[in-house]
Amino acid sequence: MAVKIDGKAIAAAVRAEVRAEAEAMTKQGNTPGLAVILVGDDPASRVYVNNKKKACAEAGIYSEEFTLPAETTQEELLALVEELNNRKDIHGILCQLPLPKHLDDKAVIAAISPEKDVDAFHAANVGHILIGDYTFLPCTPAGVMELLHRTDISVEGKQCVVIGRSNIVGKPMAMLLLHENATVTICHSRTQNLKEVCRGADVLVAAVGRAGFVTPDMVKPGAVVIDVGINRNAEGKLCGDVDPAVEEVAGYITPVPGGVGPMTIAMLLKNTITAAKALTK
Ligand code: L34
Repeated sequence: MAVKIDGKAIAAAVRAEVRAEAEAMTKQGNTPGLAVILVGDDPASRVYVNNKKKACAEAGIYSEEFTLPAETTQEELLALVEELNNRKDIHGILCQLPLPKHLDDKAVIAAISPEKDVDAFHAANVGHILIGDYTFLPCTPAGVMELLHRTDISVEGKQCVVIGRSNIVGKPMAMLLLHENATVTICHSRTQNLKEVCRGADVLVAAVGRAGFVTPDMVKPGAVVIDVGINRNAEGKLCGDVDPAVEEVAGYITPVPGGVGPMTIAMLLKNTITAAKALTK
């Protein structure tokens, strides 16, 4: 049976460290501030944004939510981003994705000041990450690395397979593993012999967005399996990309909920501290 990597507990440890830093900054009159923009009424986004606000409050980070109706225009959204770029008390800006279909997420990301881009989605920050010279890392991949570090799992020289090639998770995830000297393979919907490739992985990261996609026959016995999926099944229950039966084969596994999700939020808080430090220097 696989060892469960307790993302909730590890996230709590990270948040406690963040809180100490936020308190020290507040004493100096520099309370870190995060703006969270939520457009429309996607129920999953609502839950994640609420979790982020709660985590900020507990960590002593000032947070302000901007809830905009689904009919918001691109111009209105960009005007808000511009206003937040100019606010001295706001050090991080996050626009929760996905946006309603009529809005252009690329343009919104490009409008966020790279210094306040605590998601690290802006092309300037992505470029910094690629060359290994960065201030922020995107929260979900950074959270996965933190889970590995705090579980004493080294990826150096290991075969790491990432399933999924999104700009938000798959691509930066592969890069962070590479920075730590892993041998990295990125798989996607066109990959041939997916099962065999996955079975070669010492560390398998699933970021597909399909419940139960990774089955036991795709996993090398003893492998580390990281489940980035956050899917809802027919009953509305949260489930990952990894079939629960994989527990019988893997050496380590992250649960959903309570694995990568809480780490995403913990790393957002960390990035907000980093942004605030850089901007108030
Ligand atoms: N801009 N958009 C932007 N930045 C992000 O970093 C995100 N992401 C993803 C979606 N859109 C984004 C998130 O915040 C995914 N994500 C996220 C955040 C938190 C949780 C899951 C995904 C989370 O709190 N997960 C809990 C369970 C929550 C529930 O009950 O539904 C968990 O234990 O996994």
